[in-house]
Amino acid sequence: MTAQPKFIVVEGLEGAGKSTAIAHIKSWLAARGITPVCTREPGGTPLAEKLRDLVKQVRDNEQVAAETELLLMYAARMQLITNVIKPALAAGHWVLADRHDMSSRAYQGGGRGLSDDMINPLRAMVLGNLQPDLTLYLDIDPALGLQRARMRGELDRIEQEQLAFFQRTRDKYRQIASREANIAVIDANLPLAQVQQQISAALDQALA
Ligand code: Z5A
Repeated sequence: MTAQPKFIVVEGLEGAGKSTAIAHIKSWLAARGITPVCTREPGGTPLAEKLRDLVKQVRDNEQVAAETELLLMYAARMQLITNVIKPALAAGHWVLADRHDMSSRAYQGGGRGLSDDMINPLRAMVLGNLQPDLTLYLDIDPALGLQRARMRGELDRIEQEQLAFFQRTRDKYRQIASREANIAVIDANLPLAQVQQQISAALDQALA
């Protein structure tokens, strides 16, 4: 296993199994003597967690503009990158992220329909030259993902969107995954054991 610390990201629609996948990846890393710094987005610093609450809260009397949602996501990401991700990598720690930049491109770009011309300048400012070494994109039929996620109970503001919103989000995820490097597509519609097998294979191929 290389000594160079890696930045691994897990992406996908709600209910795709990201939390479950992260537990599996942690075990894979632990078997190789690595304990990663774990993050979630939006969130992961005191201010970013407050932004997370704001963005997820259901608002009865105020429409949240798609652009506002986008800016809140990147504000939270800036805090996390500056205060957690970059210092961790610089100190030689691996970073394992529950969502990152691909979420904004898929949800705000695909789901909300915001253009690349609007999103790309924010990406340039916030990410600089930071890029994941590996993104595991858990691809799931939105209806199945929502069914799994909704078994948990109350829905936040974004989870209350219609199926078509999640379909657009998935389409954008798949488009990005088909065009860009270092993204492994995992079929998350399958039973857990098969999903975990695909994840281990992707980790073996990219990192071992
Ligand atoms: N968001 C955004 O719009 N833009 C951005 O830039 C960012 C985020 C960063 C964050 O929500 C919200 O913010 C999210 C996108 C938006 N909104 N929506 N809607 P979050 O962090 O609170 O939640 P989430 O990221 O959507 O995760 P989740 O709902 O907790 O899902 P998950 O972690 O992917 O799934 P899970 O908890 O691992 O699994 C769900 C259930 O399915 C659970 O009972 C598992 O035991 C079960 N499961 C998992 N895998 C399987 C398989 N293979 N078979 C059967 N059952 C399974």
